[in-house]
Amino acid sequence: MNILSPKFISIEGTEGVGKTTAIDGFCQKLSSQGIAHIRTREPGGSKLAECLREILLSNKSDIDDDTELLLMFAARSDHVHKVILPALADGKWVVCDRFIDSTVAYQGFGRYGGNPSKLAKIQYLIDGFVPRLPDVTFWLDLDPVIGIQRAGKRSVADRFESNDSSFFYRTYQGFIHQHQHHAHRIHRIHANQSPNDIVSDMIRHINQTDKS
Ligand code: T5A
Repeated sequence: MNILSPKFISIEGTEGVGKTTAIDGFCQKLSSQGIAHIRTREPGGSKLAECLREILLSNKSDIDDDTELLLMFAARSDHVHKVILPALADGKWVVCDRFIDSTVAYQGFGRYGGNPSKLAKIQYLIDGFVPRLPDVTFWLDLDPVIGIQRAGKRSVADRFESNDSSFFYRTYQGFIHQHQHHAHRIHRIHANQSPNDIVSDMIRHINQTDKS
């Protein structure tokens, strides 16, 4: 991996696909190669955005769909300006658990059912308020029901995990949509393989991108 060019990398997918596990392994590889990096997540990653995350994920919160969308972007704006851009300017790689593709998938498809005028509004927010897109996005592709089962083994369901399976199938369609429209940025990885194989796939892809 080219240590001299700091990269902004996001990891995406439906619930429980193994993002955290893959990021653990990937960041270990970066550390072993002496690549300075930060690991962060959305919603969250900065002080304000972590407060918004708590509200967004809490089952006690009563939030309508438009407000949810705008809170995601408020959290993102703070995170990008306070954490992501400074780290990249400092020569560090940024590894981010979820970013804009989650918004298109969860809000655009999960909540709004892929309504074209709503998708256009989300794109307007991305164009207007997200000054830097990831260089590479890894989409961990897994049947959403398997992911929910994996995630469900661990904890109490949060406000997103409490949705029914039709919500997650719509969300999954959102990731397919993003992959089709941004194939140059989004690399699809089969998430039904071992965590080690997933990390190897990520590194192979970055090395290939560096050569091209
Ligand atoms: N959201 C987020 C939006 O709606 N809009 C947005 O714009 C953004 C940014 C955030 C929530 O916010 C929503 C989406 C989310 O609902 P989160 O914590 O980031 O929540 O998302 P989750 O997907 O819920 O995170 P999880 O921690 O539950 O899942 P991960 O990180 O994908 O999975 P992980 O690594 O914790 O693994 C889950 C289980 O599977 C096992 C692990 O050991 C673990 O038990 N596992 C594997 N098993 C078999 N094979 C593998 N390869 C495995 N990898 C992991």
